[in-house]
Parts: sequence; structure tokens; C-alpha cells
Amino acid sequence: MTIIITAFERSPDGGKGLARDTRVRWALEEVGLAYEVRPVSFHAMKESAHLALHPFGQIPTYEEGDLTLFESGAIVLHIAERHEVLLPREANARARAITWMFAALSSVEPVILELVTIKFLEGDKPWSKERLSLVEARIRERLRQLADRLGNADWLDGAFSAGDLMMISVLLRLKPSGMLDAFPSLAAYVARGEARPAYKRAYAAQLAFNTATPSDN
Ligand code: GTB
Repeated sequence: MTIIITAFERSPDGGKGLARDTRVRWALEEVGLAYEVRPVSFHAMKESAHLALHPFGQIPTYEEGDLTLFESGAIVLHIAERHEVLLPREANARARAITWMFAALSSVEPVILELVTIKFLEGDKPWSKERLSLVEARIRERLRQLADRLGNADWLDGAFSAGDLMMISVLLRLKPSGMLDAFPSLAAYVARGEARPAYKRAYAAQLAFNTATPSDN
């Protein structure tokens, strides 16, 4: 069954891998599943054909036969369930890996997104500088807590899992801000994720997609 995901026709980051199709591509590469990409323009995202796949008119989506999914977390979990490389077979280890996926998406990603909101949507507001320092403090606190838990380990809970894939995907969004530099163990953790061959393939694929002429995609 062919797997089809959607991605920005042209990602605003020009192919730096920050859009959420990259984490889905990464998961697919980790488990060795081939996939196709359907590009979607900002306009088409809000039209009925795409809204039938994604109620909020966003990317990524995932189609495989008669299954359609949205939400990058749900998509990565669905992919991860197929292979031990992303979710351990042992029940408790599996539950902990899924916990880290949720932690990435609901305890770490939201504060990081606040930073993006201030920088791109609220930068002209009279209160934005004050808010920026509050948000940066909240991010630093989360990073400190995460660094404490990671300690000297390579990954969050034993072997690499979908929990690490998701946490690293979320932390990558911070890279342009330089905030990770104050947490060398987390910067190294992110670098370990980026060094994985599956991540490299996913990154290269999205870069090629975003730098190709439209007729190539
Ligand atoms: N919770 C959903 C999920 O995890 O799948 C969120 C999906 C989402 O935010 N999708 C974004 C989208 O479709 C793309 S990833 N936006 C268009 C819209 O809402 O109309 C967010 C994103 C966009 C751009 C960059 N960038 O250029 O750096 C990075 C991340």
C-alpha cells in the first residue's frame, strides 16, 4: 500500500527541516517504509479536498489505503508501532517511549512555539520584548529540567525511540535561536539525532523537495 504524506509546496523555512513533515519523514526512514509526498499550497490547504484530510487545514497528513491521519504525533506513533527501532516491544518500555512523545508535544513544544509566535507574529507589539524574556525564561526552565533528566545518557530512556525522535524534532525548532547552546548535553543530544542516517535521509528529501523547481515535485 502506498504511503502518501502532505508537505508544504514551499516551506517558509526554505528546506531547513523545521516544518512538521520532517518528523514524519524521519519516522518513515527509521522503519524503512517508502513514501510519496503530495505538495500542498497555503491556498489549497484551506480548500475542501485538503480539509477532508485535515480538519484544521494543515500539513502533515498521512494516507495509506483507506486510512487517513493528521497530527504529526499520531502519525509518528502509527508508524512507530510497526517497528522495534522506534517503540520497544516490552510493554513498560513502550509506554515510557510513548510518554516521551507526549512530553515533547505537550510539555516542551508549546513553550517553544510561544517563541516563534512572538518573533513572527507579535514582534511589533509594545509588550513583545517583555513577553519575550518571560517566554525565554520558561523555555530555559524546561530545557534545564530535560537536561537534568537526560544526564549523561545518549537517549531519554535506554535505546533510541520515537520519544527521542519527537523530542529532538521539537528541540530542533530552537536551533535558530541559539538557546540550546547554553545546554551542551541537549545540543549534543540533538546532534546525535541529526547524525542518524534516517534523519539525514529525511532532511535531504525535504531539502530537495523545497529547492526543486515546482514541476519536479
Ligand atoms: N499539531 C499539528 C501537528 O503536529 O501535526 C500542527 C500542524 C502544523 O502546525 N502545521 C503547520 C501548517 O500546516 C506546518 S508545521 N501551517 C499552515 C497553516 O496552519 O495554515 C509548522 C511550521 C511551519 C513553518 C515552519 N518554518 O518555516 O520554519 C516551521 C514549522
